[in-house]
Amino acid sequence: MSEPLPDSEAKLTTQQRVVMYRRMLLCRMFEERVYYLFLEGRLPGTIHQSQGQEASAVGVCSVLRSGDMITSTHRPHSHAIARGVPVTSLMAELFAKDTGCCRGKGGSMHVGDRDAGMLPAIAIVGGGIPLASGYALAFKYLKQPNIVACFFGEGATNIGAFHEAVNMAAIWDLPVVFVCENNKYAASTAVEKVMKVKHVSERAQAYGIPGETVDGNDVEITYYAMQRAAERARAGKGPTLLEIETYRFAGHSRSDPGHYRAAEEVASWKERDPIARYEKQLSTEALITPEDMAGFKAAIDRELEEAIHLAERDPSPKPEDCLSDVFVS
Ligand SMILES: Cc1ncc(C[n+]2csc(CCOP(=O)(O)OP(=O)(O)O)c2C)c(N)n1
Repeated sequence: MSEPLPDSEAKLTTQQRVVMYRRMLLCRMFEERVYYLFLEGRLPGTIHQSQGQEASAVGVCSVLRSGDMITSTHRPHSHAIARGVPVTSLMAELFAKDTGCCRGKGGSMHVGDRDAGMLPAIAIVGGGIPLASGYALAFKYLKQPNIVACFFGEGATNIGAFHEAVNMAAIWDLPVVFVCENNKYAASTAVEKVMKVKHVSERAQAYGIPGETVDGNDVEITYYAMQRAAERARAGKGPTLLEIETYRFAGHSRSDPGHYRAAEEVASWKERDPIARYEKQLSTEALITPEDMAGFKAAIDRELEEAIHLAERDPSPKPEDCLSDVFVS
């Protein structure tokens, strides 16, 4: 899907809304294909999937402009797709191929593409947050009009690096939006067991910056919240802590059946599926028809099929290149 991401505007246009819907669909269908590729033993490594969290990735990234940067986590596939990393290079990276966005040396947890505006993801929980503040400092120092969107989970907000990096961004008014995807569990640990405050956004008060909690299963609510935060950052007013309430439908990783979550809880979140909700909203407003939806799905199916076909045939990195493009100490 090569259509450009919509630019940030005061009000979303019909075209932007349809683009956001298709982008969420691409995220979901990518994850579903990857899930089966792993089950079939066709992909190496492990995966942390993001089904259910697409409105966060797409709502946030749709506000970003060319030159802006995102940082991501061990759960990065939807962030990458939403930011516009080509699906072919993403798929090839998961297959550990030389044509992958990190030349096959990163794999699922480290996908990224600086040209597309995504630093390679960092799997160390909280590890991307200082990096985001550092990148935002570079933007400010170089007087570039860009911002950083820094994705992380609620579990990462209990890590020391979060507090140091948010504080530093706050005192220097750095152009960064801290995007916490609160999906209620850090692996098997429920958030209320490890956090006394009700909302992650309350933690913003400690650093004197705005904090906001939004329904992260509504892509437009997420988009407009990000737009407010991004405008603040671009205007030199500093960071915002945006808490996006959402839920992952899959287990934490490939090996996690998620038995620590009540079936009723999972079912109630599935009723708030961000894609089904948006589909309903756009259909009710007569902006998309069932035929459009079927057409979008068929096109994405073909795109994914082609990406898998290419990735399977692509070459692996050469043994003699194993030390190139990596830091060796
Ligand atoms: C510093 C560190 N500790 C532990 C881990 C193992 N680990 C990987 S993901 C994860 C849970 C992270 O939860 P959260 O930040 O809420 O993100 P989510 O998985 O919910 O997207 C843990 C403990 C790690 N990768 N890094």
